[in-house]
Amino acid sequence: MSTIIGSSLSNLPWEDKPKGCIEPMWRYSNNPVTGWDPTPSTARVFNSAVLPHEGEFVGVFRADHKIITANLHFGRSKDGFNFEFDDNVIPWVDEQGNPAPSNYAYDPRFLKIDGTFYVIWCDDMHGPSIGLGYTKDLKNWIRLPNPLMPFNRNGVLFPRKVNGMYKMLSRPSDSGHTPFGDIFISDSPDLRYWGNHKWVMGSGGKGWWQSLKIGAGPPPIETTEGWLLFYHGVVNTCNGYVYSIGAAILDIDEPSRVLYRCGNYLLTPQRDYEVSGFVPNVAFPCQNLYDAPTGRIAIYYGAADTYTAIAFCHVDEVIGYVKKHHEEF
Ligand code: BMA
Repeated sequence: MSTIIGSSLSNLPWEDKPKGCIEPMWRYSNNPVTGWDPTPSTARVFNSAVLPHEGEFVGVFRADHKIITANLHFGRSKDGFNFEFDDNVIPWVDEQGNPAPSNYAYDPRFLKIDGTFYVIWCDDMHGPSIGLGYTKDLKNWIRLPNPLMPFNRNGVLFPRKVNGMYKMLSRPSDSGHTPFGDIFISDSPDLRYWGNHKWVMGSGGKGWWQSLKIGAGPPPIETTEGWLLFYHGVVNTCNGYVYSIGAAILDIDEPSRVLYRCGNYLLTPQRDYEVSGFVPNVAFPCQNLYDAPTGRIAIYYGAADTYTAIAFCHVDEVIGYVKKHHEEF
């Protein structure tokens, strides 16, 4: 039996681990996969999410426009590495079909549940909050009510119901660059009414990389060991915030329970495209794709609020590493 409980993706964007690499996560050698000014109206595409679709790939991308405001754009790729983006913002409508644009929108997560594509992002609801919408055909984009009150960010849906309930991770925040932040979980029977809020895990630990705040990354991956969650952790330095990628394993039936949490980061800004850009020193994961039979995982992350980059890992190696470096918080 494979460790990941999920489907196969034989055309997963992938590159084997380079010889001599001892880390559990390694970068795509042609990173970054997006550059400056990707479309006429946009300056940077990063913190974005890609899904397989009909043998190719589609995605919802955070693009900062040439007025330095973020919004969401649809994009396509044949191979998961090279993308084409719509220059227009995703045309959200409300459930009555009226235009329902966001003043700003960023950090989308994108997933398919029971045949419907869902997008969850940071939205403007009199300040940063969680936005949620869906599309069945990648043409008509329908917004649902904002799931939680402001201020909140890093909303992440689980890829299936757990005990009959949809589950969402989120990170309550303030209206600015939030110098705190823990991950919470909420339930909903219908993606409309959310409750049963529980604390999952907080910033802190022995290491400093996640001492200031943390936020869920891509949708958790179902495995035989629990939900594998990649997340970002932030340290405040005298030169500003530094965002790294970490991992934890949550109980499969009660995902508010953390089974293992890695005391080491898995990836921290090191390369030029991670340490230099619009906001230096940011590695911000928003999506993972996997091929369940082989356990290969590709992670899309934003680099320096400027580029989209890809990293790879193998589920068994990453779970082994998380367990080996498990830390009680
Ligand atoms: C966070 C979010 C992310 C961004 C990060 C670093 O608060 O706004 O979109 O990547 O800051 O600037």
